[in-house]
Amino acid sequence: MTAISSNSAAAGNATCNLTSMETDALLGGLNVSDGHPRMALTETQRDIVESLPALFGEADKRPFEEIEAEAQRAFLHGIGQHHAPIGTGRLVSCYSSSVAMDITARALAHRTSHVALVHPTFDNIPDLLKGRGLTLTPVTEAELEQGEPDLPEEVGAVFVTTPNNPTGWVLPEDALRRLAAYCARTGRVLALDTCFRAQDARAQYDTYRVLQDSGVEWVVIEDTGKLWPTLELKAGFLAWGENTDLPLLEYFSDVLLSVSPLILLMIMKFAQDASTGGYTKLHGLIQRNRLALAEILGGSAVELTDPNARISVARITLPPDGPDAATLYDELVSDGTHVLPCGPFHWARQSDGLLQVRLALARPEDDVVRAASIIVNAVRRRLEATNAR
Ligand code: EGV
Repeated sequence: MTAISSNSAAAGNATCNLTSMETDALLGGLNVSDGHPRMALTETQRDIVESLPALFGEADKRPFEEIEAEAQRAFLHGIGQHHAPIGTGRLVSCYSSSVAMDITARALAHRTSHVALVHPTFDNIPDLLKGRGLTLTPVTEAELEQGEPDLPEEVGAVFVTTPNNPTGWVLPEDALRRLAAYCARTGRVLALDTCFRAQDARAQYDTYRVLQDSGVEWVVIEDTGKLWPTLELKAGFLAWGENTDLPLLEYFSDVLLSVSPLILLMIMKFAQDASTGGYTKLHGLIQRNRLALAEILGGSAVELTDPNARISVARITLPPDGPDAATLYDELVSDGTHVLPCGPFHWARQSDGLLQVRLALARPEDDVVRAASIIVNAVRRRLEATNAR
């Protein structure tokens, strides 16, 4: 296997973000690095791909607004979001959810200088917020779940990733209700990144109804990019409330006129397929891969960190007397296997992720099994070498 990398000594290099490691993993070798789906298409998904030339003709003929609303309805209603603001002018489609995130960051910076952000989370979220000049305060999942986080006065918005990446933690409905009431009462904007929610039924209560009922100023970012192996053909959706006083539509229009109606039609077809058996298959694959990973770790010194998670990535915890995550990452990369060290997810305190590594599960089962075995063997070799001394 060829080992290609420009990213050695990951944790020691401050300019090395998670996405740059994911980019290295695209060059070759065994890739359980990024959270994008890379398993095979199902039969019915392949039928949709084969219908793309016909969809092109349809996208060319029909009004954009109609296609967009249909795609948003198929996707969002399929994951329980019946009160999403479809057709109101407060739900726009973006090339990716990170584009929606950057628009949100810019709009939040128009309003406040400080944002409270869940800790840990994927590092491009703090990076995009900081990139728009915002100062961040870390908040733990437990504090958010309790509903009334103790925040400095200057914090003008709370940003939560739910389900969270990489932990799989989900903000429960009653906790969202408390948190929304708290933000409404204290005049703070509540922003939710729900990019992984289609993978976890526990995150599919109607978020929009809770937010609307609370009176809070809110923003929600949705994503179709974590579900289906569509070669980065996807969209992010950016929604906000009737009384949300942020220049979101203005900043959206600075970035784009619209996404492609062809991609929206394709998303509509994938969402329909998902609702009629596709999600069952997807959740089954992720569950089987998580179980296969747990089975290979069983009896070793490495443990599944979040056995209850349902999202398409899994953390594993390394033993304290073996290699740390950055060392293991480097060793695996030099052998052509790509995972992610979890330090950078802990954006305010990297050392919290020192002994955790993340594996992608939206993969063929064989990829997960091979990566898990390679990790178990690498850790065992190190432990044996240490004990022999
Ligand atoms: C994951 C990468 C960026 C992101 C990967 C991801 N995108 N940086 N804009 O999609 O968990 O691997 O979310």
